[in-house]
Amino acid sequence: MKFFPYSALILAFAFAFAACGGSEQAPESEMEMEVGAEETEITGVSITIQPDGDNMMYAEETITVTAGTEVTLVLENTATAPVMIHNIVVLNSDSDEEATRVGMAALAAGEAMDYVPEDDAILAYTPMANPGETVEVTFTAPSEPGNYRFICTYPGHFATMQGVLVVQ
Ligand SMILES: [Cu+2]
Repeated sequence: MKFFPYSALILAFAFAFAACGGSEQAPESEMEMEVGAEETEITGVSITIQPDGDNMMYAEETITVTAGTEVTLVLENTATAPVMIHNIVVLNSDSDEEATRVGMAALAAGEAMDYVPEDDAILAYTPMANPGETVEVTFTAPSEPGNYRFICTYPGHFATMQGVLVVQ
């Protein structure tokens, strides 16, 4: 107990000294906190789409992605009927006119073209998938947020087999 007042005095001095030096060190520690932040790497996203059984429809009719990211669309053709051959053709708008034009042009393109016409409206497309097959396509999502139609261009399918890629 005899030493207590003396020790307290030393502590008080030490504290005052640390406080003085501390003001000079403060910026350094603040800088350390900023390093390492905002270093998130942009990675691609994979989305799997299936048909709705043996119907000429996709089971997933709305899919959402982030603008400008790498997107892999996987079409898992789980249909069992032999005529249920499908693909995914992504268009650069959500207009009925464009979907119809591309769908009709696919008929003219025929089997030799895998039922995919040459058309500027097409952003990306998978090959045709027979029942039981899985196909995919990787592309960069539009940088412009909005709705982008996707359709199946197998003959007779596009009228009902459609979906929307929502870009946010
Ligand atoms: Cu189809």
